[in-house]
Amino acid sequence: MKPDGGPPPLTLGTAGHIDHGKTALVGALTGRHTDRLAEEHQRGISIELGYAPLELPGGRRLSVVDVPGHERFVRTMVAGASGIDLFMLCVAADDGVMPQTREHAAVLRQLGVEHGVLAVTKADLADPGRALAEARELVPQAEAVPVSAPERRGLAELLEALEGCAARLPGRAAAPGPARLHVDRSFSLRGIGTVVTGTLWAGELGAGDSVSVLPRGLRGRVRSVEVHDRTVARADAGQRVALALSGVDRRDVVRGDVVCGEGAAVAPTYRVDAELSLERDARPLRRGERLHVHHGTREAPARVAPLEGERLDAGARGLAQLRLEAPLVPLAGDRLVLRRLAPPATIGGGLVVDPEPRRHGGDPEQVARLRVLARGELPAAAPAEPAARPLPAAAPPDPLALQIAELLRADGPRPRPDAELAAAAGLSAREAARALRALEQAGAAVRVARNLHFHPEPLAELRRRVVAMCERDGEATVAGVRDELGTSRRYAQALLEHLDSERVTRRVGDAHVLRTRRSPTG
Ligand SMILES: Nc1nc2c(ncn2[C@@H]2O[C@H](COP(=O)(O)OP(=O)(O)OP(=O)(O)O)[C@@H](O)[C@H]2O)c(=O)[nH]1
Ligand SMILES: [Mg+2]
Repeated sequence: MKPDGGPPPLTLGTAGHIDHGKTALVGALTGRHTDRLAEEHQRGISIELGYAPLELPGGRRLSVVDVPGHERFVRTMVAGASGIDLFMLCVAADDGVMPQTREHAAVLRQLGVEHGVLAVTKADLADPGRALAEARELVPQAEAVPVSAPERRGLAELLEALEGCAARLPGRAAAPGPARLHVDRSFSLRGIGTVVTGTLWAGELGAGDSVSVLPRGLRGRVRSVEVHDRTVARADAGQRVALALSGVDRRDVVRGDVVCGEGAAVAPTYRVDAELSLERDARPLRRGERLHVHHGTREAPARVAPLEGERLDAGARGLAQLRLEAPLVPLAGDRLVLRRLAPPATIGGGLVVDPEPRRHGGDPEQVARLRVLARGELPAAAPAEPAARPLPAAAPPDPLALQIAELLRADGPRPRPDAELAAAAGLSAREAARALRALEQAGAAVRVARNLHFHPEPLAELRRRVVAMCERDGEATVAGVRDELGTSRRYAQALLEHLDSERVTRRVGDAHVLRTRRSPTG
């Protein structure tokens, strides 16, 4: 319940295959056409997330997120669904259950969105019986209502079903702790500046609050807060909000970023220990397999290291460490969605058990520790713990240095040059240089070239990959490293020169070879 005693704020998300009438139905229910882009109108499909407020007959208001059904936009659907409390799964009477009907249902299941309503759309075109029976198997607990958007048939029954479902949900208003908002849109408004929108997952935010934008660690301040197009003093957990931010450039905040209030315990991470669960029809997940991990409105490629055996079978659960190629910003207890890259498919999901583990394997103590954490038996796993998580263990507590460390860590394998670091942290060149020296001494930054520093973790990963290249090919060249790591020539060159100076490699003509070359058979 909200402090004023009203019902908790809830967000309804659409789901379903392309062309199955999601946007038309949202339009018929809310009076708002949520496809805004010219390309959406030309192609007659949704591409981006759409938003509208929905007034229920009893006067309660829901926020609606309308998602695209096209198979190429499932990642957008996952971002939209990550903030919802209940679903409206749309299945066309004349088409029945199709691939993205199943895939969206799997995403909802993995996100833990269990409640919602099944709308059998286009009931004016075909008998809804078959589609209804097929879809029931996917969401057996959902009330089903046949509807026709153009004929406005079934809308009253649908609203009643939604109202009944909403009445049974607790919402996120009970989520205490520091504020965090997963950004799903960012834009700039004339006279207002940078605006971000998203669902407030926890805590509350109001005008004047200091915030940080992760993973880059930018600092800003909330200028104003809007809920349903109206300015409010403060917004609560569970509300869809628009925040006007000062001190943050529009180009520096994008979908996937996390806006956190003071004292938030979240931090960007390149490793996550999670309890994974694979969908029943998924291929087994093997050690080292590369996949996409979705969290909040963000996603990152990762390799999976199962901790209980060599693989995870279809329909099974198991602990694994996800080694991420780009940072995520999760807390223990958050949900993840796992997608295979080629061919793309949602194969499962997970529950974050340790959002910042060290690199480890499946030794029995680790597994036992994670099992305890997964059951929520240790206070360390409580997501509402307001204490800030420590940054690199040896880093000095100087807040300016910590801010730089955070930026470096967030930039991963392509850190911005020192001058840009200084600008982003609001420091002079001299202050930034001092902070960087302190971080180097504490082992929280590594100088790789003149005016270029790396966070030690992504640097270690790059080093590992270059060493692997040398072991495979006998040598590494600037062009080869650039192509293999998908980086620029400048970074590739800086990295190789750094490895030469570290005596990992040595230069031979245009190539670099390992100093202690292991024999290919050993
Ligand atoms: N006859 C009939 N046509 C419908 C109905 N609902 C939607 N349509 C039509 O079906 C087409 C697709 O509808 P949309 O609402 O755009 O479908 P969608 O599920 O939002 O599609 P994507 O967002 O691209 O996944 C449009 O031409 C609609 O006018 C319905 O109940 N009856
Ligand atoms: Mg649509």
